[in-house]
Parts: sequence; structure tokens; C-alpha cells
Amino acid sequence: MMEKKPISKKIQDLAVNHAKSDGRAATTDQGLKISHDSNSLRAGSRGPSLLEDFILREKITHFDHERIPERIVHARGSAAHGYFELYEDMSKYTKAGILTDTARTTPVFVRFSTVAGSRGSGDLARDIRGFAVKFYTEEGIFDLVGNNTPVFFIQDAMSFPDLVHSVKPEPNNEIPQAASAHDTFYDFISLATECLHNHMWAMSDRGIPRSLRMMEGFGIHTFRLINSKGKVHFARFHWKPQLGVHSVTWDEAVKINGADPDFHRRDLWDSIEKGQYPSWELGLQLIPEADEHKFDFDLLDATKLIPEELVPVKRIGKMTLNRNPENFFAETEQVAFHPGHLVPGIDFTNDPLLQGRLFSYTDTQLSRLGTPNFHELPINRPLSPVENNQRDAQMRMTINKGRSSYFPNTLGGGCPYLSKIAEGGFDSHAERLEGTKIRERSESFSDHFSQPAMFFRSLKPWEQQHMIDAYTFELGKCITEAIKLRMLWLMNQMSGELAQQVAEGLGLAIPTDIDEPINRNVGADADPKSQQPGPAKNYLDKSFALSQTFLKSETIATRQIAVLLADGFSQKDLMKKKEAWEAEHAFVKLIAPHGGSVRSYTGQEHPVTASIVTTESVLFDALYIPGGEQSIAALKDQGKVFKFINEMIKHCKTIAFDGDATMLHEMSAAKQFPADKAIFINASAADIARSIAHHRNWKREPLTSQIAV
Ligand code: HDE
Repeated sequence: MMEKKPISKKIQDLAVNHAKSDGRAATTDQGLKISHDSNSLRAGSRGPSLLEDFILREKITHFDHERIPERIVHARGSAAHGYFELYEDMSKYTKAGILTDTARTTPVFVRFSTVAGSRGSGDLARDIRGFAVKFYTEEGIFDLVGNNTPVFFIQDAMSFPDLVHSVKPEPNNEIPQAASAHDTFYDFISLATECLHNHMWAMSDRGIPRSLRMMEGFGIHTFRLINSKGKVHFARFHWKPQLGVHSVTWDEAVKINGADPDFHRRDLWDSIEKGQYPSWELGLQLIPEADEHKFDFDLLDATKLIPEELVPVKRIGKMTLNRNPENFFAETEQVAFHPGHLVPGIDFTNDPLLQGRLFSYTDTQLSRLGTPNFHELPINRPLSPVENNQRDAQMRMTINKGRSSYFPNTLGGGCPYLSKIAEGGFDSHAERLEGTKIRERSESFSDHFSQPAMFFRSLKPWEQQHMIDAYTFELGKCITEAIKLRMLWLMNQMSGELAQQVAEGLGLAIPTDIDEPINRNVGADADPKSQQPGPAKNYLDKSFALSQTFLKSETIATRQIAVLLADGFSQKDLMKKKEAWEAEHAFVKLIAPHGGSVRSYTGQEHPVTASIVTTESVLFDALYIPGGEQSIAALKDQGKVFKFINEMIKHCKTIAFDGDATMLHEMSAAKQFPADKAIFINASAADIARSIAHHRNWKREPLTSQIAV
């Protein structure tokens, strides 16, 4: 178990409005003690209810207004509290306290999300994941509002409503929920070709993560870091997970959404409850201001990543999440992020996507949280004191004292006073600007094919296959043939192999030419061919960090290991394995034909975690079946046992049989894979653990299509 960092009382109180009800009398919202909470006031015990029942009316009125509008995007989210610690003083690059003061422990609140689905949608949608971090710094709030991909779909904020309208359920019938596999989305992205790069990331394994704890995070945009002498470096932010980057298969994702739509939320919650705190290292890619134009792409273009070969990621600190929210609504739902929440030493660039976001986030809080006082909600409050002349508005909680609410003043003693830059006052970077007022995208943003092509080339063969399968599925769900053909034509610009295999799956031929000009992001008066997106250039063949196999982890901590067993199992087999794996902080769960407890043949009772009818193989990372004649005899008669084993094999997971359980090996799909290194018979706990740590044996995958589950 990791050491739990003490978080100060002040922070805890700020984070949660502790409305504890333990040992207190029930009251109305006005503090009146109540003697009934389940009988309304009526004229006779069988008579009509009375309008004067203010207790009933208060309760129902509050209930009627419980919901607030969900986020227009990123509605489905899960969050946790934690802290950030810095390894190395970065004052050469920035004066930001959180990036220079290694003695600090800065509290954070992190909200992960899917983008397209509603608040109640399933966690395993194929989608980009939001990765938003609120730092409660001594200088005020700093929000790093990023995603789990290093690029975004579009280049200019103007297209965001179109992108979102296209991916949301179609407006006539509100179908499909939390899914991009439909006509309107592909109609849009095949015409706005800048989307192709991030879309390819969504079609890769990154679109269906195994856990929110096993994802990278990216600030995406290029930011500016400014040191105390005013010197500027451009920076991109990265979060590198300590548990490696892992995904599930599409077949699992579909099944998990049915078996446990809260799979990611539960996984994050449970691991924190059990003291297994997820952590990420913060990395920076730093570019001297003078090098701004030295790349084959524009640093201001959010659809381009900076390959780590060109600019390495310097790891400078670590974030650990160690406390679950106490109230989902008060914290996870009411938290309000904004890329414009900055601290001295960090500033924007002219990225036109980032510039648009600076307007959007405050605006959306006004309709979601209903008042400009959303910063007073406990979860949004900075730790540093807030003093200004902003006043009133709905739900004001601060009681401002005194006569003056204006600047400058003498009646208030000139307060609140202004801070000099040297004393921490914020100053925007004094960038020299001149230009013609124009609605035009820079020519330097017009290459849309080179980086997605590099991304595809950088993937391992099985990752490429997963992407081919994802495109085949998604386009297979589209109805309009012209849209599918446009997509095939575009994919062919990035990878002939990708396009060819998807075309075969769709039963279509790749069009050699298409009539319509692709890429409509130029204005009505412009020549549509003026900013055509291709052809793909090859300035870097492969970038090693783009395959998610790059970030490895050798631990089985928090991995879910299912043990299938019935009465009469071998206590010796079970305990040898269970104790060894639990010592490495894996979560070992006993699954039996019935609930309650299960008894070994030597008489020991163990509580059953779940009966086999209430759970599914897709909720686990690995399977172990201990010996015991009577146990195996009971298991072999259960159809669900074979579904469990065969799915585990199909999803390339580690599976281990001991003693009499080899009979189940013989009777299941396991026997089709005699040389498979992740299928074990009578093996040691240590060997099995190393296999589980490697997540999946993808080499098995080409042969698993014959397994019918
Ligand atoms: Fe957002 N985005 N976004 N976005 N975004 C929102 O703000 C928006 C963009 C991201 O857990 C909204 O409070 C525009 C890029 C995350 O609460 C909204 C544009 C990136 C979250 C909004 C973008 C993001 C949001 C909806 C194009 C990655 C969830 C509710 C200019 C770098 C934060 C809300 C949370 C949420 C607007 C593009 C990440 C409507 C206009 C690029 C992680 O304001």
C-alpha cells in the first residue's frame, strides 16, 4: 500500500461542505425539527392532502429542481482528489510556484470523462477521454483541461458546435447514444479533414481504455512558460501513468457496457478505497521561443503532436489520487474547469482552438451552474484568498463588508490593492502583434494526412489490426454509401493497407478519385482547392511513443483476478496463489456457482465475491481455477463456466488451471492453444503474475476468431 499523504484540514473543508447527518435531528431547510418525514398533512387519515403542508412542499420543491443541465460535452465523468509534487525546480523556464517550489504539495481534483455520451451513458463507449486537472495552488486555481490523446479533432473553435452536433445522437430520433458510429459524424469528419488525426486516435486502442488509471493525459495545446526574467519557452503538457497504458478489446467494451456500465468509475473508486492510489508523472516538452518555426507543422495547430524524437518529454513531477469525493453532485458534477484559470508563469499561445475555449468555459458554467458565483462552490474555491469588487448575483455566498465596491477608492483604504508583477501580480506575455483582420486559416495548418499516417505506421501489428476492425465496425454502421466512400478515399491517403482492409470488410472498392473537393474549412469565396489537405509527407517514419506499448508496467497491483471454484476445491492451491497475488496488491475475487460462502474439501469456508450468474468474465483481467475433484465436477456442468473460460481466451487474457482443473482446460477453447504463453497448467504464482502484468497475449488474437462467445 502506498503511503497516504496528509491533506490539511483546511483543504478538506474547502473541498467538501461537510453536511454530516450523524447523530443530528432531522429539520426543514429552515432548521425546524420535524417529527414526520413520510406522512403528508391531510384532512383525515384517508382524506386529501392539505396545501398548507409546507414541509411536504419544501421537500418536493427541492426534489423537483434537483437536476442541473448536464455538460453539453463530457457529461459522463468520474473524479478524485489528490496531490501534486514537483521533482525538480523549473525556474529556468517558468516562475509558476507549482513548477518551481519542490517543497510544495499542491492539492488537485481530477475529473475524467467521455465526450459524446449523456451523464448516464456507459463508461466503455469508444470515445476520447477528458482528463481535467484542477490545481489548488498558493497563487490561485490552475486548470489543465486536457484529453487522453495528444491532439484534438479541429483546429479552430468555430467548428466545435458542428463537430459536437455531428457526433451526438442524430436530432430526429436521438440515436445512437454515446457512439460515433453513425452517418452524421462521418459526414462531418470526411468533409473537415483536419479531424482525421484525432479520429484515428479514437479508433485506436486509446478509445477503449482498460481503466481511467491506465491512460495518458495531454494538455494538447502549446502553452507558454515564462520565467522571472520574462524569457519564454513553448510547452506541451503530458501525464504518464505509473500503471502503463492499457485497453480492452471492442468485444469486451460492448459486453462491459452491459455487465457494468460503471466499470471505469467503479475501478477508480475501488482502487482508491483500497489504498491503491493511481499516479501519473507530469512531463513537459519544452521548445525555446526562437525555435517556433523549426518544425514541419505549426506549434499552434492542435491537430499536430510533437514527436518525442524531436522534443523529449522531461518528467518533472508526480500526481497521486488518494481520496474519493464524498458527494458526487457537490464535487464531480459541480466542478467547473476552464483553460483560462492560469497562474503567473504560464500563459496562452495564439492557437485558435485554445483562444475559443477561453470564452466557452465560463459561458457554459453560467447555464450549467446558473450564476457567475460558481467559483464560490466548495469544490471550485481557490485556497488563496479572493478579494475584488465583483458583487452580488444569484446565490452569492460571500458577505462583502464595507462601503466601497469599486476601484480606485480611498474610502476602502485603496483596497483591495493591486500586486506588482514582482510580487505575484499576473501579467500576460507582451507578445508583439500585427496583422490584417481576416477570417482565414494559416497555410501552415493545411497538412492533414502526414501525422495520422505516421501514427498508423508507429503502431504494433495488433494495434493496427484493432484500428482496422474499429473502422470496419464504425463505417459498417453508417448507411450512406457516399460517406463510406469518402472515408475510404481519405484513409487511402494515410495508409493503403488500412483503407484496403476496411474496404474489404465493407464490401466496397476504394474510389480512385472523388468529385467533391475534400476539406471544406475554407470560406465561400475561397478556391476550395486552395487548402487541400494532402499529400501525406513522411518527415518521421515512426514515433516510438505513439504505440501504447511504449509505457510498460511490471506490476499486477489492482488487477482483477477471478478464481472460479465450487464446494470441494483445493484449499492448498487457492491459498498459495491468492496469498502471493494479494501480496502484490492484486484484487483476487472468488466466483462460485452460488452466493454466500464456498467450502474447501478440507472444510475451510471462504466468502464468495459474486455468484457466477451475477458476474461476467469481461470484468476481470485474468482467471485462475484451483483443483479439487468435487469442485471441478460441479463446475464442468455449468454452461456459464465455459463462457467464462472461452471469453478469457478470446480476449487474450492470462488463464491458469491447477490439478483437477486441467479437465476444464481440455473441455474448453483453452486446448486449442497448446503453446500459448499466457495459458498455464500447474504453474507458479510468480510466473502467472508476470503474465498478468503484461496485460494481454495479443499474439493469440489472430486465432481467436473461431471462438464462439
Ligand atoms: Fe472542451 N468543453 N471545448 N475541450 N473540455 C467543455 O466545459 C470546448 C477542447 C475538455 O470534466 C465544456 O464545463 C470548446 C479541447 C474537457 O468538467 C465546454 C472547444 C480539449 C472537458 C467545452 C473545446 C477539451 C471539457 C463542457 C473548442 C482538450 C470536461 C462543460 C474550442 C485539450 C471538463 C464544461 C470537466 C468541457 C468547450 C475543445 C477538453 C462546453 C468550445 C481541445 C476535459 O465549455
